[in-house]
Amino acid sequence: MDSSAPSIATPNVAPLTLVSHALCPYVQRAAIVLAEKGLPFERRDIDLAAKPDWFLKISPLGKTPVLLVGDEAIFESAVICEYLDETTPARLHPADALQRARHRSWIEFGSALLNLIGAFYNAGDEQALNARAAEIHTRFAQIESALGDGPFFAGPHFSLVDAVFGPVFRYFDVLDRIADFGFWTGLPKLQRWRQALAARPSVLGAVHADYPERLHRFLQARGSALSRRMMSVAASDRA
Ligand SMILES: N[C@@H](CCC(=O)N[C@@H](CS)C(=O)NCC(=O)O)C(=O)O
Repeated sequence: MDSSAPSIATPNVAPLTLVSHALCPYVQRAAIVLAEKGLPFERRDIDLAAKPDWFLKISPLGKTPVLLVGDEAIFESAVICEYLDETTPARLHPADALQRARHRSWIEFGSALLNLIGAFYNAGDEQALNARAAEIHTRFAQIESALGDGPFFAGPHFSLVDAVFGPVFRYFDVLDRIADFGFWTGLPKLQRWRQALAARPSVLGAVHADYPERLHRFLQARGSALSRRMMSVAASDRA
């Protein structure tokens, strides 16, 4: 191997624009990696309920995030995060291929967990709501078994897995205020990881200041079992 080879792929010099939605957890992954790398970028929020034509032209699946690197549009959050990691020091993914594969596995797990959180807040009745809550706890327990001494997923160094789970845990800052669903019972490592991510500046800065209120309004408008719980919490707060 040429020992003069650069340790990173072609460094990025083009202007970066993150096409975003205010509540999207996949957008947050990219925003966190951009912040960890100290990369300046413009954030352009769109309304996913009324997708603009320019957005549909650059987003083949019609989803956020899209990262514009100059004129080139990159879609899919995992791809965006890996591109940013490959083109900017210091690397967030492990150098060892097997460890990198393990991290990618847990990133997939994080995406499956986001789907389950969606199933939880969209559940139509109390029975389904409680069943999804129990499934989330089971998934959390699986992560607990994969965690070491912390504070982050792989120890002292922040990784792409951390960029994925910061946005996952952020949901629970709002959900935990609605009711105690027992999500965190018996999971000390997971709770410690959640706290470390909540204090990380890149994670804190990945959403607008009014994110909790926006998420609250979004959840309330689902017409789901959780929305009804929220209405009864609000009614008893008023009483
Ligand atoms: N696999 C995609 C998922 C992105 C995604 O589901 N984005 C949602 C918002 S959080 C979206 O754009 N939904 C709009 C739609 O599906 O029409 C990724 O990792 O980037």
